[in-house]
Amino acid sequence: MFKKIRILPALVIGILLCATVQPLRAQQLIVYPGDVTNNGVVNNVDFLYLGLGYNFIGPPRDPGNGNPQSFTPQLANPWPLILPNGTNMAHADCNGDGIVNYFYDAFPVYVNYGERRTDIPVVEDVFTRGTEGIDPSLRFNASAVPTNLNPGSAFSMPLEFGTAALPVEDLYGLSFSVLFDSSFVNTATASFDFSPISWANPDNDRVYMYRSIDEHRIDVAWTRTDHNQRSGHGVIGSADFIIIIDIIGYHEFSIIIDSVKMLDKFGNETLVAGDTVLINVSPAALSSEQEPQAQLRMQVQPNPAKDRLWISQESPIETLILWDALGQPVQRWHPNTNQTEVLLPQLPAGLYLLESRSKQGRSYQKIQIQP
Ligand SMILES: [Ca+2]
Ligand SMILES: [Ca+2]
Repeated sequence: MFKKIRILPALVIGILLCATVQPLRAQQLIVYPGDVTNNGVVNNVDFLYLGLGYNFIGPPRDPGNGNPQSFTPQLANPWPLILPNGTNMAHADCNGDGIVNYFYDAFPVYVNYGERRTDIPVVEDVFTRGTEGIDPSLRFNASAVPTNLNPGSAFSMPLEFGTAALPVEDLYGLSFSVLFDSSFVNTATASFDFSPISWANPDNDRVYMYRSIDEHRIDVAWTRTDHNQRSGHGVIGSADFIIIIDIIGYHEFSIIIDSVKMLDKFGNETLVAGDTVLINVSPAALSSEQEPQAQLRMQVQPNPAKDRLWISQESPIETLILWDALGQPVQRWHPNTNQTEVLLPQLPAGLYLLESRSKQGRSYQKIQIQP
Protein backbone atom coordinates (compact mmCIF):
# COMPACT_ATOMS: atom_id res chain seq x y z
CA MET A 1 0.00 0.00 0.00
CA PHE A 2 2.68 2.41 1.08
CA LYS A 3 4.70 1.64 -2.02
CA LYS A 4 1.78 2.43 -4.29
CA ILE A 5 1.17 5.71 -2.52
CA ARG A 6 4.84 6.62 -2.91
CA ILE A 7 4.99 5.69 -6.56
CA LEU A 8 2.01 7.83 -7.47
CA PRO A 9 3.56 11.19 -6.45
CA ALA A 10 6.74 10.14 -8.22
CA LEU A 11 4.78 9.47 -11.37
CA VAL A 12 2.98 12.79 -11.09
CA ILE A 13 6.32 14.61 -10.65
CA GLY A 14 7.72 12.67 -13.59
CA ILE A 15 4.82 13.66 -15.82
CA LEU A 16 5.11 17.27 -14.68
CA LEU A 17 8.85 17.24 -15.43
CA CYS A 18 8.18 15.84 -18.89
CA ALA A 19 5.53 18.48 -19.38
CA THR A 20 7.96 21.27 -18.55
CA VAL A 21 10.94 19.82 -20.41
CA GLN A 22 9.13 18.80 -23.57
CA PRO A 23 8.05 22.25 -24.78
CA LEU A 24 11.63 23.55 -24.25
CA ARG A 25 13.08 20.76 -26.35
CA ALA A 26 10.58 21.49 -29.07
CA GLN A 27 11.62 25.16 -29.14
CA GLN A 28 14.70 24.76 -31.26
CA LEU A 29 17.04 27.50 -32.32
CA ILE A 30 18.39 28.31 -35.75
CA VAL A 31 22.19 28.35 -35.69
CA TYR A 32 24.30 29.68 -38.56
CA PRO A 33 27.68 27.97 -38.01
CA GLY A 34 30.38 30.57 -37.39
CA ASP A 35 28.03 33.32 -36.24
CA VAL A 36 28.65 32.73 -32.54
CA THR A 37 27.22 36.13 -31.54
CA ASN A 38 24.09 35.51 -33.65
CA ASN A 39 24.13 39.03 -35.12
CA GLY A 40 23.97 37.80 -38.71
CA VAL A 41 27.60 38.17 -39.73
CA VAL A 42 30.72 36.04 -39.20
CA ASN A 43 33.88 37.88 -38.13
CA ASN A 44 36.66 37.97 -35.55
CA VAL A 45 34.25 38.99 -32.78
CA ASP A 46 32.70 35.53 -33.15
CA PHE A 47 36.12 34.06 -32.38
CA LEU A 48 36.22 36.10 -29.14
CA TYR A 49 32.85 34.74 -28.07
CA LEU A 50 34.02 31.24 -28.89
CA GLY A 51 36.65 31.83 -26.20
CA LEU A 52 33.96 32.91 -23.72
CA GLY A 53 32.08 29.66 -24.31
CA TYR A 54 35.21 27.52 -24.50
CA ASN A 55 34.89 23.94 -23.21
CA PHE A 56 31.29 24.39 -22.10
CA ILE A 57 29.04 21.49 -23.01
CA GLY A 58 25.36 21.25 -23.90
CA PRO A 59 22.92 19.23 -25.96
CA PRO A 60 24.31 18.36 -29.39
CA ARG A 61 22.41 19.17 -32.55
CA ASP A 62 20.27 16.51 -34.13
CA PRO A 63 21.71 15.37 -37.44
CA GLY A 64 20.51 17.90 -39.98
CA ASN A 65 20.73 18.37 -43.68
CA GLY A 66 24.08 18.69 -45.38
CA ASN A 67 27.35 19.90 -43.91
CA PRO A 68 26.87 20.85 -40.23
CA GLN A 69 29.61 23.51 -40.57
CA SER A 70 28.32 25.33 -43.66
CA PHE A 71 26.66 28.75 -43.39
CA THR A 72 23.13 27.41 -43.65
CA PRO A 73 20.34 27.37 -41.04
CA GLN A 74 20.89 24.47 -38.65
CA LEU A 75 18.22 23.45 -36.14
CA ALA A 76 19.80 23.29 -32.69
CA ASN A 77 18.62 22.34 -29.23
CA PRO A 78 19.00 25.31 -26.87
CA TRP A 79 21.68 25.08 -24.20
CA PRO A 80 20.95 25.99 -20.58
CA LEU A 81 23.80 28.52 -20.88
CA ILE A 82 23.98 31.94 -22.44
CA LEU A 83 26.90 34.03 -23.70
CA PRO A 84 27.52 37.49 -22.16
CA ASN A 85 25.63 39.21 -25.00
CA GLY A 86 22.53 37.15 -24.21
CA THR A 87 22.96 34.71 -27.08
CA ASN A 88 22.25 31.07 -26.37
CA MET A 89 25.53 29.17 -26.14
CA ALA A 90 24.33 26.66 -28.74
CA HIS A 91 25.49 29.28 -31.28
CA ALA A 92 29.08 28.81 -30.06
CA ASP A 93 28.91 25.08 -30.78
CA CYS A 94 29.37 25.74 -34.48
CA ASN A 95 29.58 22.09 -35.55
CA GLY A 96 26.84 20.94 -33.18
CA ASP A 97 28.73 18.16 -31.38
CA GLY A 98 27.79 19.37 -27.89
CA ILE A 99 31.07 21.03 -26.87
CA VAL A 100 32.67 24.38 -27.64
CA ASN A 101 36.29 23.95 -28.66
CA TYR A 102 38.90 25.02 -31.17
CA PHE A 103 39.23 22.31 -33.76
CA TYR A 104 35.65 21.95 -34.84
CA ASP A 105 34.08 25.27 -33.85
CA ALA A 106 36.81 27.76 -34.83
CA PHE A 107 37.06 26.26 -38.29
CA PRO A 108 33.49 27.28 -39.27
CA VAL A 109 34.30 30.84 -38.09
CA TYR A 110 37.32 30.80 -40.38
CA VAL A 111 35.65 29.17 -43.37
CA ASN A 112 32.41 31.18 -43.13
CA TYR A 113 34.27 34.42 -42.37
CA GLY A 114 32.50 37.44 -43.84
CA GLU A 115 29.28 35.54 -44.54
CA ARG A 116 26.15 37.57 -43.84
CA ARG A 117 22.58 36.42 -43.31
CA THR A 118 20.13 37.77 -45.83
CA ASP A 119 16.95 36.62 -44.03
CA ILE A 120 17.37 39.02 -41.10
CA PRO A 121 18.88 42.51 -40.75
CA VAL A 122 22.52 42.14 -39.68
CA VAL A 123 23.30 43.90 -36.40
CA GLU A 124 26.75 45.30 -37.17
CA ASP A 125 29.48 44.89 -34.56
CA VAL A 126 30.49 48.19 -33.00
CA PHE A 127 34.18 49.00 -32.58
CA THR A 128 34.90 51.97 -30.32
CA ARG A 129 38.33 53.50 -30.72
CA GLY A 130 40.33 54.05 -27.54
CA THR A 131 42.28 57.21 -26.86
CA GLU A 132 46.05 57.41 -27.07
CA GLY A 133 47.51 58.24 -23.65
CA ILE A 134 44.34 57.23 -21.80
CA ASP A 135 43.63 53.66 -22.93
CA PRO A 136 46.22 50.89 -23.35
CA SER A 137 47.60 50.74 -26.88
CA LEU A 138 48.05 47.86 -29.30
CA ARG A 139 51.05 48.59 -31.51
CA PHE A 140 53.67 47.07 -33.76
CA ASN A 141 57.23 47.69 -32.66
CA ALA A 142 58.96 48.63 -35.89
CA SER A 143 62.28 49.50 -34.25
CA ALA A 144 63.91 46.35 -35.63
CA VAL A 145 62.65 46.91 -39.18
CA PRO A 146 65.39 48.21 -41.54
CA THR A 147 65.07 51.89 -42.50
CA ASN A 148 64.59 50.87 -46.12
CA LEU A 149 63.22 47.56 -47.29
CA ASN A 150 63.53 46.16 -50.78
CA PRO A 151 60.55 44.95 -52.77
CA GLY A 152 60.17 41.22 -52.21
CA SER A 153 61.80 41.27 -48.80
CA ALA A 154 60.27 39.99 -45.58
CA PHE A 155 60.11 41.79 -42.28
CA SER A 156 58.90 40.92 -38.83
CA MET A 157 57.45 43.12 -36.10
CA PRO A 158 56.63 42.30 -32.49
CA LEU A 159 53.08 43.14 -31.45
CA GLU A 160 52.98 44.95 -28.11
CA PHE A 161 49.92 45.44 -25.97
CA GLY A 162 50.00 47.98 -23.15
CA THR A 163 52.94 49.80 -21.65
CA ALA A 164 54.35 50.10 -18.14
CA ALA A 165 52.56 53.46 -17.86
CA LEU A 166 49.30 52.12 -19.34
CA PRO A 167 49.18 48.37 -18.74
CA VAL A 168 46.38 46.05 -19.86
CA GLU A 169 44.01 44.84 -17.17
CA ASP A 170 41.92 41.67 -17.30
CA LEU A 171 42.60 40.49 -20.84
CA TYR A 172 40.66 37.47 -22.03
CA GLY A 173 40.11 38.09 -25.75
CA LEU A 174 41.44 40.51 -28.34
CA SER A 175 40.43 41.09 -31.95
CA PHE A 176 41.65 43.71 -34.40
CA SER A 177 42.16 44.53 -38.06
CA VAL A 178 45.47 45.37 -39.68
CA LEU A 179 44.99 47.82 -42.53
CA PHE A 180 47.43 48.60 -45.33
CA ASP A 181 47.07 51.97 -47.03
CA SER A 182 48.27 50.48 -50.29
CA SER A 183 48.68 46.97 -51.62
CA PHE A 184 52.38 46.85 -50.74
CA VAL A 185 52.23 43.72 -48.60
CA ASN A 186 51.00 40.35 -49.72
CA THR A 187 48.28 39.86 -47.11
CA ALA A 188 47.80 36.23 -48.18
CA THR A 189 51.32 35.34 -47.05
CA ALA A 190 51.32 37.50 -43.91
CA SER A 191 51.46 35.50 -40.71
CA PHE A 192 50.86 36.13 -37.04
CA ASP A 193 52.45 34.12 -34.28
CA PHE A 194 51.10 34.17 -30.76
CA SER A 195 52.56 30.81 -29.81
CA PRO A 196 55.54 31.99 -27.69
CA ILE A 197 54.83 32.35 -23.97
CA SER A 198 53.95 35.95 -23.02
CA TRP A 199 52.34 37.78 -20.10
CA ALA A 200 49.02 37.25 -21.89
CA ASN A 201 49.45 33.49 -22.03
CA PRO A 202 52.05 32.43 -19.43
CA ASP A 203 50.33 29.03 -19.41
CA ASN A 204 50.08 28.77 -23.22
CA ASP A 205 46.33 28.74 -22.83
CA ARG A 206 45.12 30.56 -25.94
CA VAL A 207 43.92 30.07 -29.49
CA TYR A 208 44.04 32.52 -32.36
CA MET A 209 43.23 33.01 -36.00
CA TYR A 210 43.99 35.52 -38.73
CA ARG A 211 42.53 35.93 -42.14
CA SER A 212 43.45 37.97 -45.18
CA ILE A 213 40.26 39.82 -46.12
CA ASP A 214 41.68 41.56 -49.18
CA GLU A 215 44.96 43.18 -50.24
CA HIS A 216 44.35 45.99 -47.73
CA ARG A 217 43.22 44.15 -44.64
CA ILE A 218 43.92 41.23 -42.34
CA ASP A 219 41.59 40.38 -39.45
CA VAL A 220 43.06 38.84 -36.32
CA ALA A 221 41.51 37.30 -33.21
CA TRP A 222 43.12 35.90 -30.08
CA THR A 223 41.42 34.50 -27.03
CA ARG A 224 42.29 32.68 -23.86
CA THR A 225 40.33 29.47 -23.32
CA ASP A 226 40.47 28.75 -19.58
CA HIS A 227 38.08 31.50 -18.34
CA ASN A 228 40.97 33.21 -16.55
CA GLN A 229 42.05 36.70 -17.54
CA ARG A 230 45.54 38.19 -17.45
CA SER A 231 47.00 41.62 -16.79
CA GLY A 232 50.34 42.98 -17.96
CA HIS A 233 52.06 44.81 -20.76
CA GLY A 234 54.54 44.21 -23.56
CA VAL A 235 54.93 41.73 -26.41
CA ILE A 236 52.05 39.31 -26.99
CA GLY A 237 53.03 38.03 -30.44
CA SER A 238 54.59 38.96 -33.75
CA ALA A 239 53.68 39.48 -37.38
CA ASP A 240 55.61 38.59 -40.54
CA PHE A 241 55.00 40.42 -43.80
CA ILE A 242 56.41 40.10 -47.29
CA ILE A 243 56.54 43.20 -49.47
CA ILE A 244 55.22 42.61 -52.96
CA ILE A 245 57.85 42.59 -55.67
CA ASP A 246 56.34 44.87 -58.28
CA ILE A 247 56.58 48.16 -56.39
CA ILE A 248 58.07 50.90 -58.52
CA GLY A 249 59.85 53.83 -56.94
CA TYR A 250 60.35 54.90 -53.36
CA HIS A 251 57.35 54.76 -51.08
CA GLU A 252 56.40 55.23 -47.48
CA PHE A 253 53.55 52.95 -46.52
CA SER A 254 51.48 52.76 -43.38
CA ILE A 255 50.29 49.74 -41.43
CA ILE A 256 47.35 50.59 -39.19
CA ILE A 257 45.88 48.66 -36.27
CA ASP A 258 42.18 49.40 -36.18
CA SER A 259 38.80 48.04 -35.01
CA VAL A 260 40.28 46.70 -31.79
CA LYS A 261 38.00 44.87 -29.39
CA MET A 262 39.19 43.61 -26.03
CA LEU A 263 37.05 41.52 -23.71
CA ASP A 264 37.52 40.36 -20.14
CA LYS A 265 36.37 36.90 -19.06
CA PHE A 266 32.84 38.22 -18.44
CA GLY A 267 32.60 39.70 -21.93
CA ASN A 268 33.05 43.31 -20.74
CA GLU A 269 34.86 45.56 -23.19
CA THR A 270 37.92 47.71 -22.49
CA LEU A 271 38.81 50.47 -24.92
CA VAL A 272 42.13 50.07 -26.70
CA ALA A 273 44.05 52.66 -28.72
CA GLY A 274 45.26 51.51 -32.13
CA ASP A 275 48.46 52.50 -33.85
CA THR A 276 50.08 53.31 -37.18
CA VAL A 277 53.61 52.37 -38.26
CA LEU A 278 55.33 53.65 -41.36
CA ILE A 279 57.36 51.29 -43.54
CA ASN A 280 59.78 52.59 -46.15
CA VAL A 281 60.27 50.58 -49.32
CA SER A 282 63.27 51.53 -51.41
CA PRO A 283 63.30 51.53 -55.22
CA ALA A 284 66.05 48.89 -55.33
CA ALA A 285 65.44 46.07 -57.72
CA LEU A 286 64.96 42.54 -56.49
CA SER A 287 68.31 41.78 -54.95
CA SER A 288 70.19 38.62 -55.87
CA GLU A 289 69.93 37.18 -52.36
CA GLN A 290 66.14 37.15 -52.63
CA GLU A 291 66.04 35.13 -55.80
CA PRO A 292 66.74 31.75 -54.24
CA GLN A 293 63.60 32.24 -52.17
CA ALA A 294 61.47 32.00 -55.26
CA GLN A 295 63.36 28.92 -56.44
CA LEU A 296 63.43 27.16 -53.09
CA ARG A 297 61.46 23.98 -53.52
CA MET A 298 60.42 21.59 -50.84
CA GLN A 299 59.53 18.00 -51.71
CA VAL A 300 56.94 16.43 -49.43
CA GLN A 301 55.83 12.82 -49.50
CA PRO A 302 53.23 11.41 -49.14
CA ASN A 303 50.51 13.95 -49.71
CA PRO A 304 47.74 13.25 -48.60
CA ALA A 305 49.46 12.05 -45.43
CA LYS A 306 48.36 10.05 -42.41
CA ASP A 307 50.95 9.87 -39.65
CA ARG A 308 54.30 10.93 -41.14
CA LEU A 309 55.90 13.13 -43.77
CA TRP A 310 59.17 12.79 -45.65
CA ILE A 311 60.60 16.17 -46.57
CA SER A 312 63.61 17.16 -48.63
CA GLN A 313 64.99 20.35 -50.12
CA GLU A 314 68.28 21.62 -51.50
CA SER A 315 69.30 23.78 -48.56
CA PRO A 316 69.34 22.53 -44.94
CA ILE A 317 65.94 22.95 -43.29
CA GLU A 318 66.35 24.84 -40.04
CA THR A 319 62.71 24.80 -38.96
CA LEU A 320 59.58 23.06 -40.15
CA ILE A 321 56.24 24.41 -39.03
CA LEU A 322 52.90 22.75 -39.61
CA TRP A 323 50.13 25.38 -39.68
CA ASP A 324 46.45 24.60 -39.46
CA ALA A 325 43.87 26.26 -41.69
CA LEU A 326 43.41 29.12 -39.23
CA GLY A 327 47.10 29.98 -39.26
CA GLN A 328 47.95 28.47 -35.92
CA PRO A 329 51.14 26.40 -35.64
CA VAL A 330 50.31 22.88 -34.51
CA GLN A 331 53.84 21.42 -34.56
CA ARG A 332 57.43 22.56 -35.03
CA TRP A 333 60.53 20.55 -35.86
CA HIS A 334 64.18 21.60 -36.10
CA PRO A 335 65.79 19.06 -38.43
CA ASN A 336 68.88 21.05 -39.58
CA THR A 337 69.27 18.62 -42.48
CA ASN A 338 68.29 18.57 -46.15
CA GLN A 339 66.14 15.50 -45.70
CA THR A 340 64.02 14.48 -42.78
CA GLU A 341 61.11 12.31 -41.76
CA VAL A 342 58.69 13.73 -39.20
CA LEU A 343 55.92 12.05 -37.27
CA LEU A 344 52.63 13.93 -37.36
CA PRO A 345 50.71 14.54 -34.14
CA GLN A 346 47.09 13.37 -33.82
CA LEU A 347 45.17 15.93 -35.86
CA PRO A 348 41.70 16.30 -37.32
CA ALA A 349 41.66 15.51 -41.01
CA GLY A 350 41.90 18.54 -43.25
CA LEU A 351 44.14 20.93 -45.10
CA TYR A 352 47.33 22.14 -43.40
CA LEU A 353 50.27 24.23 -44.50
CA LEU A 354 53.85 23.04 -44.06
CA GLU A 355 56.45 25.80 -43.91
CA SER A 356 60.16 25.19 -44.17
CA ARG A 357 62.62 27.85 -43.06
CA SER A 358 66.23 27.86 -44.08
CA LYS A 359 69.00 30.40 -44.57
CA GLN A 360 67.88 30.73 -48.19
CA GLY A 361 64.31 31.63 -47.28
CA ARG A 362 60.95 30.06 -46.75
CA SER A 363 58.98 27.54 -48.69
CA TYR A 364 55.37 26.43 -48.30
CA GLN A 365 53.47 23.30 -49.21
CA LYS A 366 49.81 22.50 -48.64
CA ILE A 367 49.34 19.14 -46.95
CA GLN A 368 46.16 17.13 -46.83
CA ILE A 369 45.98 15.10 -43.64
CA GLN A 370 43.69 12.09 -43.67
CA PRO A 371 42.20 10.28 -40.68
CA1 LIG B 1 28.71 37.32 -35.47
CA1 LIG C 1 31.58 21.87 -31.15
